Amino acid sequence: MKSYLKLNLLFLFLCLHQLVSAQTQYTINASWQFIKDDEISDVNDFLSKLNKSENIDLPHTWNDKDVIDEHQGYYRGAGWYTKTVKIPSSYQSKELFLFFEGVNTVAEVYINSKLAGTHVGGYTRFVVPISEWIQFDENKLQTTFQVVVKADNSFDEMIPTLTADFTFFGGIYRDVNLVVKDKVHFNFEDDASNACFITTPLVSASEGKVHLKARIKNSATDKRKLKLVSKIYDPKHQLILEKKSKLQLDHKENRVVDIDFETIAQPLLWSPDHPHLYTVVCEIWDAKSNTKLDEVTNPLGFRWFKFDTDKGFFLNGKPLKLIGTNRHQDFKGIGNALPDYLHYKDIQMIKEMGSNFLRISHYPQDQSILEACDRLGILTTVETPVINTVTEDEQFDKNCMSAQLEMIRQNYNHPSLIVWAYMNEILLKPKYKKEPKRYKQYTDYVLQLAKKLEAITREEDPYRYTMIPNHSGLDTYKNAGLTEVPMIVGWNIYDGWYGRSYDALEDKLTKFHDTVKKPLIITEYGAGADPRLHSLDPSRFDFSQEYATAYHQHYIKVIKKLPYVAGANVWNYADFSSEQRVDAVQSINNKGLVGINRTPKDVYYFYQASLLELPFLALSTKSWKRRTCIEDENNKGIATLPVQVFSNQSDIELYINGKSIGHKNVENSIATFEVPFTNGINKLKAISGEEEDYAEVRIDLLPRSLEQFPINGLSINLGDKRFFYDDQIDQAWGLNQTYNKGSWGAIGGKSFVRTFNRRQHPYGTNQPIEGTYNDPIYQTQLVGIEQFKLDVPPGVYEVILHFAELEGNHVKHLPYDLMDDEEMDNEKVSRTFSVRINDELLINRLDLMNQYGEYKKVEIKTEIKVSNNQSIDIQFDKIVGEPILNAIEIYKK
Ligand code: GCB
Ligand code: CA
Repeated sequence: MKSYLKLNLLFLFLCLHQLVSAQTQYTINASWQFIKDDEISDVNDFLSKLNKSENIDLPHTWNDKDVIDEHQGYYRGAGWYTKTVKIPSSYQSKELFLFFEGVNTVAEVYINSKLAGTHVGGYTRFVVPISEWIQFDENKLQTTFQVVVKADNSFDEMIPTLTADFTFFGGIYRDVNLVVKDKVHFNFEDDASNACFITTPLVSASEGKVHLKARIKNSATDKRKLKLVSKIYDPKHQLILEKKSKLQLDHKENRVVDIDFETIAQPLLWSPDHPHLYTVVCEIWDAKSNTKLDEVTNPLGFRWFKFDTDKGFFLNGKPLKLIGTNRHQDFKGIGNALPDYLHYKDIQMIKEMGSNFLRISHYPQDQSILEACDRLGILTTVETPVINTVTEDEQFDKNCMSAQLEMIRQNYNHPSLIVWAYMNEILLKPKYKKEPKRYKQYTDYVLQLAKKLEAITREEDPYRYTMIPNHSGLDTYKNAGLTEVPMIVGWNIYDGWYGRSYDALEDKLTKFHDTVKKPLIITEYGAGADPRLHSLDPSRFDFSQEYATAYHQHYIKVIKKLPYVAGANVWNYADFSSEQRVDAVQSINNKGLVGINRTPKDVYYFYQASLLELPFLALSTKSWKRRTCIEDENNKGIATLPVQVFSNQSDIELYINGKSIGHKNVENSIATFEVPFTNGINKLKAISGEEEDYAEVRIDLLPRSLEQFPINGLSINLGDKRFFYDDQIDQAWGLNQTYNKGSWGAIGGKSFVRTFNRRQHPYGTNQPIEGTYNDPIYQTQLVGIEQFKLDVPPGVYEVILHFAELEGNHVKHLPYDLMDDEEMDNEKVSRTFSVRINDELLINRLDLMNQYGEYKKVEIKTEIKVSNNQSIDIQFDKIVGEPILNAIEIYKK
C-alpha cells in the first residue's frame, strides 16, 4: 500500500514536473510509414496508398541499397513519410514545433494534411511550427496529429549541389524532434539556430570577455514580464558568473537582447591539446510566477587565432600547423543515415590519428560532429555545398545564401570552428569554356555570387575567417577574380594522383603562395587505395595501399616544411560512396585513410606515426592478413617480403616467430624490413623501447616445384603486379610467373594496358566488371597467352579459368575527374580462341564479346586427370585476335 502511494506521488510529481519544465524536446524517429514513389500527386494520394507502405525508423535513406548494386544510377525522386504523434492535450497552452536535423534535399511538411512548412537544402536543420494545425481534444488527456513529410532528392538546377563526387542520398536521414516550448521562448524557429549567439570580443591569457546576443520571442496574446538569466560555468561545471536582466515583451514581440559579462581573469584557454570547455546557459523566466520558460546551453571556449600569409596559423599566440582530414558523412551499407555513435567514433579516430584539424566537407554535418570536435580539441572548417558549377539564376543564389546563413547561425557557438567556407572547385566544370565572351560572363556571375556569400558571412560573423577551396588551376581562379574574395584560399591538390607526379609539389605551392599572397590551406590531397590491393612496386593509379603511403609520406614532408602552408586536409578520412565513380572498388571513392567501414589502412597508421607525440609504432601488415606468394628462388620454403613499420621513434627491432631479424632506422616515419616468411601463420613483433606492436600474417606459399601440391591450391591473378586479397572469403591471389621446367606459370602474353589519351591506367582497365566484386582480378589479363603449364604430381585436378573481355566500345567515363575528359579511341576488337587441356579440346571458339558481352566476368571450370610424367598444359589457340586469360585457380582433388 505504502509503495503504491509512493509510486502515485512519483507519477504526480513527474506530471507536474513535465508541466513546469522549461522545454521538452525528444526524437520521434520510431515507426514511420514510408513509400518511395515519384508518381504520388499529393498528401491525400499518398495517404490513400498507405497499404503499400513499409514501416521504417528514422534516420532513413532510400538509397542505402541502390548505390551498392551493380546497376548504374540511384533513385532520385520523392519519398513520402507519415507518422501519427500522440501528445498530452495540456500542450494546447504551449507552442509546438518539429525540428528536423536533416532532410535531403527538399522537404514539405504537412500536419493533418495541411502544409505547415517547407525547406530547401539537404544539410542544414530547420524548424516547423505546428501548433496552428493541431486540433486539441480538451476532453481527453491525449491529442493526436498526423505528420506527413515529402522528401525529394531529385536533381534541381536551382539547388546546390548540382554535381559532385559523392552520392546525394535522399530521405529524412537525420533525427526528427518534437519540441514543446512556452509561448515565450528563444526564437529558434526562424533559422533553427538555438537563438543565443556567443562571442569573446576580447580574449587573452590574462582575461576573457564574453558577449551574448539572444533572440527572444513572445507569441502569446498578452504582454509578459520576464527575467533573462545567463550563467557561465567553468570546465569543471562550477558556476562562475551569473547575470540577470529584466525585460517586458509585448504580445507577438521579438526582441534581441545583448548581454556583456564581467571579465573573466585568466581563463583556461581552449586548444587541441587542452580543449577546456566552458558552458553558457541562458534561461528565460516568467517574472510573476517565477517559473522557467526556456533554457539553452552552449559551449564556450577562450581562444584567439590568426592566419598569416607567410607564417601560417597561430592559436593563442603560438604557431600551430593544422593537419587533418576531410570527412563525408556516409558509412558502409547504411548510406548517410548514421546512428550518433558513428559520428562520435569518427571524431575519436580522427583525434587518435594525431590530427588537430578537420574540414567538414562538402556540407554541414550532424551536430554531434562539431560537439565532439569542441570536446576533443580539433579545429574545424565547415562549408556549404556549392560545388563544381552554378546556375546563373536568382533562385539558385537565394538557395546558396540561405544555406550559408543557416550554416552560420546553427553552428555559431562552437569554439572548434574557425573558418566558414563555400564554393568547392567552382570552376572545375566551367560552362562555355570554348566561348571566351560567354565564359567571362559566367565567371563574372560566379564572382558576384561569391561576393554575396562572402559579405553575408562576414556580416554574420566578423570573428572567423572565410575560405574558398579551389582545384589546382591557379590562373583559372585568379583570372576570374575569385582568389581576391575570401580571407583564406584553399587548394585541392592531386599532383601524383590525377596529376602526373608529386615531385613538383613544393614548387607549385610556392608559386600559389607567391602569386595569391593570402593565407593558404591545402584543403584536399589524396590518393586512392583499395584496401585489398598491395604492391611491391607501387605506382600512381594502381590503387595499392603502398602507393598511398608513399604519396602521403611525400606530401606530409612538404606540408611540415613550408611555413606558409597554414594547414592541410587529407582527402579523405574515410572511403565514401560516390555512386557513379568507376575506380578499383566500384561506386566508392577510395582515397580514405580508413575504409568505408572504418578499418584503418596503412596510411592511417602512417599518419599516427607522423603526427602523434607520444611514442608510437605500428606494423603495416594489419589489413593484409593473408598473402599468396612465390617461394624465393634460392631459398626453399621462404618468401621474402618487405614489411613497413610506422613510428615516431628512431630505431625499431622486428621479430618473426620469436626470432629477431635485426634493427632498422626510421626515416620519414617508416622503417622497412625484408622479412623471411614461411608457409602458414607468421607472427610479427615490432619493438622500440616500451612500445610494441604485433601482427599475424598467413602465408600461402607457392612452391616453385609442385611436388607437394598446396592443399588450398593456386590462385593466380594474371596480367597484374599487385597482390589481391579478397576480404569477403579470405582468399589471397598471387602473382604469375613465367613457366620453367619443373615449375608452373604462363607462356607468352603481355599485360593488358588501357591507354587513355593523356595517361595510362597502369593495370588493365578501370571499367567496372559485371558479375563480381573482385574487379581488379578481372580488370587485368594476359593478352596473347599461349599456354599455362604446371608440372604436377599425378592425380585429378580442378581447373578454373577466369575471363573478361576488356576491349569494348562502351566505356564509362570517370564522372568526376580532375583531368579533362578523355577521348576513348578504342575500336571494338574481335577475338575468338579455343582452349585445349593436354591437347583435348575444352572450349571451342570462345568469343567473349559476342557470347557474354564486354566487361563481364566469365568463369569456366573443368576437371583433368594427370598421369605419371604428365603436366597440366592449358593451350590457347588463336583464331581471331589474341587469346586472353585474366586469372586461374587449380586445386587437387
Ligand atoms: C576533389 C573534390 C572531391 C573529390 C576529390 C576526388 O577535388 O573536391 O569532392 O572527391 O577531388 O577524389 O576526386
Ligand atoms: Ca587478372
